Amino acid sequence: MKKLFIVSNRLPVTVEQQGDKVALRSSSGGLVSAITSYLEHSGRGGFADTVWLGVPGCTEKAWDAAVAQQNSTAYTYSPVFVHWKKYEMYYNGFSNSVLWPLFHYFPSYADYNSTYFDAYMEVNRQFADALTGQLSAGDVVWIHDYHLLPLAAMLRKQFPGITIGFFLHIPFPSFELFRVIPREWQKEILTGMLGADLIGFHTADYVAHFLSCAEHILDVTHDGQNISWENRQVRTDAFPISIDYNLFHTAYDLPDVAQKRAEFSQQCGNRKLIFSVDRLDYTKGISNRLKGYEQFLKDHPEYKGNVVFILVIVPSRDGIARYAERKRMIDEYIGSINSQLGTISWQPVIYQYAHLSFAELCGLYTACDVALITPIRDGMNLVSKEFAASRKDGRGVLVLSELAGAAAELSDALLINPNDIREIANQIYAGLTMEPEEQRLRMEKMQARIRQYDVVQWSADFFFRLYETKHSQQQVEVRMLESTTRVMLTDRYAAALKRIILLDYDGTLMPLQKFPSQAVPSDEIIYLLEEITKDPMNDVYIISGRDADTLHKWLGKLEIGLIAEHGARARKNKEEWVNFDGSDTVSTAHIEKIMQDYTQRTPRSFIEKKQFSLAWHYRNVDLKLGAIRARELYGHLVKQVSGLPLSVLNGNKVIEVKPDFVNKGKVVERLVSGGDYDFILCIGDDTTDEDMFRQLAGIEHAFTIKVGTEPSLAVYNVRSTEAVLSLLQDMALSSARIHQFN
Ligand code: GDG
Repeated sequence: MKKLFIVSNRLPVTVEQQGDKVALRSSSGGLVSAITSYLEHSGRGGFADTVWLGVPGCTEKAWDAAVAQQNSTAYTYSPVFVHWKKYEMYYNGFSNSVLWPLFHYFPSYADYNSTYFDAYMEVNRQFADALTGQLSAGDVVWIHDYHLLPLAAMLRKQFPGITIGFFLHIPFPSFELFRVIPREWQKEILTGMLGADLIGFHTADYVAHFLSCAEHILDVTHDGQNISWENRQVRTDAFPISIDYNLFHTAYDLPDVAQKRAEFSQQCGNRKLIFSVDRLDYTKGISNRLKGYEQFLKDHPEYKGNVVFILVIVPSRDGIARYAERKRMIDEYIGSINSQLGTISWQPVIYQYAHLSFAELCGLYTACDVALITPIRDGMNLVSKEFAASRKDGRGVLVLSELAGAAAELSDALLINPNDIREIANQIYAGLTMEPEEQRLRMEKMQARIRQYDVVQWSADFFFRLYETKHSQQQVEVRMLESTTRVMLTDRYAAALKRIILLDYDGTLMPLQKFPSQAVPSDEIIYLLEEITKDPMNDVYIISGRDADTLHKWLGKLEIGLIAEHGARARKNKEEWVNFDGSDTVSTAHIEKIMQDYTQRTPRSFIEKKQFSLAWHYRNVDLKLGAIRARELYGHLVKQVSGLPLSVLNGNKVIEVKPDFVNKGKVVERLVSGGDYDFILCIGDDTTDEDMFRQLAGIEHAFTIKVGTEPSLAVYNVRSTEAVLSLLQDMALSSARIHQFN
């Protein structure tokens, strides 16, 4: 039975030393509660076992001793022991001094040290080795976060069919930012993530950034969600992580929470209470938050002595100099606010640099008037969701940074820009003076969202999409024409008595060129086509979107059929060209005008004018601009041709308008029905070639091949035009052999 492997940097347990005894203590992070609740609600997810793999944060000896004393554990833990020096460079180094600042838009804080990167790759390999020893083919692996970006690809190499999900808990930055790191790192990160079947992010913006990076750096294509990568469709999607709603909502009535709430309220007296809690981190916007509070007190002196800000900072990453420095700055700033604005009987900021118990945390969530959450960048921010969920009383106001992922869902918070100090000050005031009824209405809306999509829903959603992705991958599986199938194909070719060979031209026989006029056939192509047409059992057709004149100029001397403009014009072995009935009755003059307009607005795009059709090419245009203009033009043209016998094709870097009564599928239908063929070979690379593949689908003696690794209706895929020529070469040789013996 299959197993589930959860992989995260740290195991969700710590080894605690009590005197000379050691024991395992489970941590209570958001991820653990997500996985635990999901497994509880889904009959263990159908898994025989759940193995959690990560670094234990202790020595092997301490781990063994602690495990030996434990009767049972929530998960099967699989510790990865990393040498501390290596771990330091992987964790404090690459993960937290390169990826963390960069992905949170602090590129100047990043330390582009190549030894960090080497250690990062090495530790990821160590994780991969630890996993491969335990994995079986049907298992499911769920990898978490930025510490393990290259891991999925490492696993995929060894287990090509395995199901892998990856989730990133921090933002994914825009291409302009991502490109600042060395190209090798960019590639390892992106290709590493693409080893997964499903890549999850918190928000749609992060998804878009990842897709744009993959498009620019790896030159892959996507449809806004799926990327074709190494014969697989990899899906990307947004899964805004959530919290255990019930845990926080019901906490309100827990006796120890109620007691803490009473204590904090009593401590504040009649004063209003503002609260915030975060790990110590420059991304959390703690300095700006304090500036905003200070500004608020200056703008509203009536609140001096009547408000208290409880600021809790949880120690984090103190091994990194920048964090220690940040702590010093915050300490000093709080000191200055308290000394300058405070009095003997009133301290404006009450500051704690330590972890809170759950009861204290919920006590503060439910006692405060305003929760002030101002990160400069935050992947999601769970504190904001926990605060909203905990307010069973319907009171309290959330002031939230619009640069936290949570802002996309919690639009009923008072949103602020964390760099706008005056706005923070104004919203503190708005929060403290908000009518109870408005507080209740806003809270209810936020609670409804969090309740609906809680952490169980989040994990269930992720697993559902992961299995769905795997299933659809299997349906449109890219089947590469391997050597064994290729032998079978050439055997069938040799055994056939009447064959038809249908070939697209650009991208199939000739690689795509910068300009269409440059795609003159090579000597090798001419030679192979000549050789194949020498065999009297073969009918060969080039079926292209090209105009008749070009095909005639390049291939007119050969004994082959030429089909131009997707079937609008045809010529059988050196006979006259014939137009498809009615092709010439359609005018495209108004289409040309529109295309000219787009050509002027889109540097390096150009129009290819054919007898009955027009193509607007954007293969040389800047990637982003090309995609935008193509979408725009496509939409524009679709409206223009409505009611006319024309259709708009969205091809490979080309938008084409052609008579709608011709397409390559119809051509193939006509050609194949005109002969008694017992071997049909059809090869193409573009979306317009899918019509041919569709036409031939299900015919036992038809072999359809797509050039490229994108999924297709064709039965097989080959990687490049070279593979096509090599296949034609085999056929030519086979023909030569047959006729030599006859
Ligand atoms: C990363 C991303 C993303 C904090 N202090 C105490 C305490 N906490 C708990 C909170 C909350 C969690 O820690 C903090 O989560 P956040 O989401 O706010 O922030 P990060 O730690 O930076 O988390 C973030 C998250 O991953 C999940 O994907 O949302 O964007 O940066 O649960 O309650 N808990 C207790 N005492 C504390 O003093 N008990």
